[in-house]
Amino acid sequence: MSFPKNFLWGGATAANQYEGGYLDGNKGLACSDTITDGDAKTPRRIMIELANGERKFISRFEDVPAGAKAVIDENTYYPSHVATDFYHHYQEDIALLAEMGFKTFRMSINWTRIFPNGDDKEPNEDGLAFYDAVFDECHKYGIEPLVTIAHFDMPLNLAIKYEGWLSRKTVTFFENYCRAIFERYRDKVKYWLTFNEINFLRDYSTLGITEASNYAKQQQAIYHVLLAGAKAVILGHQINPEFKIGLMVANILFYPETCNPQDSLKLQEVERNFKDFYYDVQCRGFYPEYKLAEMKRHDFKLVTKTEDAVILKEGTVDFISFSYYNSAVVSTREDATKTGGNQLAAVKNPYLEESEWGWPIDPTGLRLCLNRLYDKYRLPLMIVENGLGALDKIEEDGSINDDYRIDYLRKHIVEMKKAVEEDGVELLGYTPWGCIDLVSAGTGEMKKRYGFVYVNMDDKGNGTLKRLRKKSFYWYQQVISSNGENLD
Ligand code: P53
Repeated sequence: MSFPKNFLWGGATAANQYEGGYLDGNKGLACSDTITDGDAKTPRRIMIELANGERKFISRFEDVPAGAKAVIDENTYYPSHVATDFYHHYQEDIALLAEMGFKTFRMSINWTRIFPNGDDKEPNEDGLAFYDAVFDECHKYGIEPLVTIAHFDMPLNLAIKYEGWLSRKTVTFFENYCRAIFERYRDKVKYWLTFNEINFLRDYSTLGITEASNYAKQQQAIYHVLLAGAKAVILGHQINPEFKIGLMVANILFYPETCNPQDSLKLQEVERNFKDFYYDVQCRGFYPEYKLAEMKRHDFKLVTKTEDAVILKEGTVDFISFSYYNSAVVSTREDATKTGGNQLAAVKNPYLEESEWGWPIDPTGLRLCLNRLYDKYRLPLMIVENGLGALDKIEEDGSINDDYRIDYLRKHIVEMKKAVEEDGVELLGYTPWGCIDLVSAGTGEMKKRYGFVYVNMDDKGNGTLKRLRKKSFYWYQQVISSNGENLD
């Protein structure tokens, strides 16, 4: 056994980090257009305008006070506005992907290209035409588009007018958006992902809500997101029964620090809160008991409609997709040393090396994830993000020798192969993150690069945007042409 013949090798991107052209073609503003740059130490910020008109910057994850809204500050640099300009480079970029032999290309549609204000009556033709051109370009090379419907995407107007996902109206606006793209791209797109890293939606920029750390608001908003996802699945299958619609979760793998049962109990709690809940609802179609009990403990009752239970039940996904970058260690010790990693503070794992940005590197963890998910849900899987964010250096001859990236990806592919060949997991595809360099979501930097293709652009938006093939470009080309057999 080896990878199936039709295995979807490719790479992944997201509109707000890659596309740019933030006002072109009548695009409206998204919350992501109001997030500044930052770096490993300085959080990305947003400028908010309070009800009394006063303006100030706050950290992106800080609560926006009730009655306030995000605004654009004319004197500030916003990485999403140009990003690495896929909007004006899509032909060149897709040709590069084709040269690597891509079978699939994961990208997201910018919601505000299609509905500039989110609540518009009619979709914006310029936006629809842009993605027509992109998909046609993909099909020219036999590349199957894999489309994320909402990748950390919230129209700013919906956040201001309705508090985003807190309002049930946003479910309807999202449904209108889905209908517009499902109908338009009915014969151009087969694979869809509803919400990118649905378990990371938690702030103003992703949920559109103020006071985002408020439990009741957060839970109600997430409920609407899950309901909208289920509606999208149902609608998609009505429009084209051939559509394959999947969920997407940030699948950090957790270990307990010791065999102390308390650590395992903590681990279970973290697993449930951070991941299981999202898989359970979208794969099984109802809220699990542990979640109902948690809401009860908070004395919180969801506002629902009677038809919702059927929608959740009928709107379960066709496949599971997830991002996997690293694992993390859960501990109950008060004095445990914390490591940066991602947004979850966790304990350092003494058995693993870390990336320059402090993310532990754990290829075996990927095999564990694949097995657990397949055992539990028995749905086809897709790894739609994986990769190493690293500093790249251009040599005098123009070459970029990113052996560290090749090493990271090779080790993960080896484990993925074992999961398929030795464990029998049904894996549909693999799309490493940021196949062409793009802006980091976490830090807003350019220098944290993931790509096989280098883009000339710096952290402040200076650069020629010229594309260069890295060493990993040629390596991945050979991985794909050998269908994962030649990893040297
Ligand atoms: P960056 C945190 C932890 C794990 C995945 O991340 C994450 C994040 C958010 O920062 O997000 C996903 O760019 C996400 C992508 C993102 C990618 O991981 O911070 O789906 O949008 O770019 C890598 O290095």
